[in-house]
Amino acid sequence: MTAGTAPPSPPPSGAPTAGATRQWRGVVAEYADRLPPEVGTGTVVTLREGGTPLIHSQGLSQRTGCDVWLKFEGTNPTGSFKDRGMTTAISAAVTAGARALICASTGNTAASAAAYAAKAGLTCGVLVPRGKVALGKLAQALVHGATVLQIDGGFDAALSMCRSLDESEAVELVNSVNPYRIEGQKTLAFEVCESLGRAPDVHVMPVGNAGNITAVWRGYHEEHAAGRTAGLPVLRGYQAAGAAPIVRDQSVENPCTIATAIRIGNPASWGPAIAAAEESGGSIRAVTDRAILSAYRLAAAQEGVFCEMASAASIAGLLELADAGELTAGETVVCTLTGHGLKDPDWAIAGAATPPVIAADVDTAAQRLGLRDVA
Ligand code: AN7
Repeated sequence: MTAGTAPPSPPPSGAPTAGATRQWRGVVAEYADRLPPEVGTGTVVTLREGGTPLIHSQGLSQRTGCDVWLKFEGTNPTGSFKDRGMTTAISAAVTAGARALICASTGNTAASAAAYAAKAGLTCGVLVPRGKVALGKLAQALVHGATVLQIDGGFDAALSMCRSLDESEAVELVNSVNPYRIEGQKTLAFEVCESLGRAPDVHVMPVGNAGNITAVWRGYHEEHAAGRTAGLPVLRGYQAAGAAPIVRDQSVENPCTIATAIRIGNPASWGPAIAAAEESGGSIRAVTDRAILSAYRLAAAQEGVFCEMASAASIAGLLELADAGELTAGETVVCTLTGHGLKDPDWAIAGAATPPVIAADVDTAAQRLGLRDVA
């Protein structure tokens, strides 16, 4: 048989060969029994999201007197926790026959939706606030082939437009108002409990559109109800002070913060977020941009974890709780670091001196690196 007449080889199955060792399968496969059947029984659109590291922080443990762990969601396929809810929302959408997706976003939801839409072969439209999206997130949405529209307005206006389009057009909305998003995002709590062998005493996280705190509470509840954990954590949510509608108990017309991911004035999951915080015996409070920036630098310089600005709100919150004496010594505390710092490197560069240029000379390099005595 010549090459020209060879029958086409069968399409790749994606199944591992007999000798393959284990790979994390993604949250739908790993937690199929704890997700709605619509998600796991049809087509599963996955980039093997989840399975993110829970990193112990010696520095923050010493500083707070607690046992502090960082759940780093920046290692997800598109660099944020949004992938957990996107695999479930888009798997359900594909199984139901959807062809087109839409979302409003401060950046990460758009990046995630665009990637999973590309994987599934769907079209994806994203509405973002003009000029307020980190460059890396915009780059992701564009390179994955989404149609990006910049709205002359904020996230809240963009989400409102998307809700209208969801009603009038043949399109699937994949913001966290889509129930499958929350279902996927609850898996973060499952992983934390499995990694610790118990539920933490306190879980600190940023709050924007408020889907994540809602989802994480559901996850902890389910672990507890199933008898896998004995306790439930106290949830501590943090908004940015210039974008803190839940804290102020009224929507914010023009939210303002350097943490553009949580620059949201009218959160979709407002009610459920308050319920989650209250039922857990916790709170939703605000941290200043100054505290967020300082926590962002601390995470990178002292912990080796490069998270994005919004994510650092959880560490800023942790430090405020510690300073106010609201943590009990020895408690196990988890901070979610929701997204990767590479999405918005401008802030990292802005805070550092420009690296000096030297001749390509070893002696000079050794001296400038402080490896030799000048004398
Ligand atoms: C890094 O991408 O709302 O309280 O449109 O990107 O569940 O909204 C992002 C939110 C925290 C807040 N950290 O989570 C969007 C969007 C990061 C984020 C949040 C977001 P929610």
